[in-house]
Amino acid sequence: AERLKGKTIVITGASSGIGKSCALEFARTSPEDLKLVLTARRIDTLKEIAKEIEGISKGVKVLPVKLDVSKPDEVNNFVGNLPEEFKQIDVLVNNAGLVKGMAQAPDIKPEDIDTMFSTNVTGLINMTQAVLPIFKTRPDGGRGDIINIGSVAGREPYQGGSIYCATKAAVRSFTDALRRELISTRIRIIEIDPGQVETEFSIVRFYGDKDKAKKVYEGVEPLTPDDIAEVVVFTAGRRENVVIADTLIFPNHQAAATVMHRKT
Ligand code: NDP
Ligand code: 8X3
Repeated sequence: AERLKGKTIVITGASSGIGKSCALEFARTSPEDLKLVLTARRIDTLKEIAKEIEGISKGVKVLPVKLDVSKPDEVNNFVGNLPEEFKQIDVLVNNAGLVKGMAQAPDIKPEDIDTMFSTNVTGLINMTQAVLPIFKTRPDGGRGDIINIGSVAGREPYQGGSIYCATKAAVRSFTDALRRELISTRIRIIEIDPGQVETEFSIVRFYGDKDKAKKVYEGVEPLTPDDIAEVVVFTAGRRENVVIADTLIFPNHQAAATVMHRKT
């Protein structure tokens, strides 16, 4: 908690699931003095979450910002438009991401391919490039944390997930290259790869079909978004010389992307 004191944290995709849980967990861990910038497309939801957090933790200042990471112009204007007291970003959690459908080539919808790549890959890269110049103004080549939410899907491609898996493999490759490129700085590049987590993820995958989404979690006990948020906040709260570069987090019934034990 002491190490996060006074920090400014930016979270993408903070309106739901893992991103929302990260916002709440940062506030719980460092309730006296923290600035949270919560971004997503659903601004009304972000405003409700902001109120919820400010109600619990009086010392946390929350700024909800409408931001579609798949729109390069919005990302490019984001940092410049931040109010002065939120400009000195210390931690960026690149969490916004999604999967659309289970289709296999050659039947994958071009718009779904575009949505997944422009959000999960280009969006994450653009956010990183927008924030790094701030980190680089600090001593010893720069300071700050980039925490990228990858996936087990980036390590193990599976049928019906070719595009999503490719986007998360791209995140992994970009993240590893970035850590090497920034080796002469004190900037920490962190990747966290969850397995199965129950959020709105499957509802979005099945285009809003909640019954189909529910079936994904039948007979298994998925992780909760809070489980991942605890790890995100833990990595950000380590001593500055400690880089938790890479983690893979499964629920107990899962051993690989498609290896699950289901109770029947
Ligand atoms: P949710 O669907 O619950 O949350 C996704 C978040 O991303 C929402 O807040 C959504 O906000 C935001 N988002 C989507 N598109 C955009 C966009 N273009 N611009 C800005 N924000 C966007 O899913 P999760 O919490 O599960 O997903 C979070 C991350 O975790 C993703 O990167 C996902 O790939 C990853 N992940 C999830 C796993 C799981 O099993 N759930 C496992 C491994 C990784 P809004 O709609 O308001 O814009
Ligand atoms: C989400 C995990 O394997 O359901 O990233 O695609 S998976």
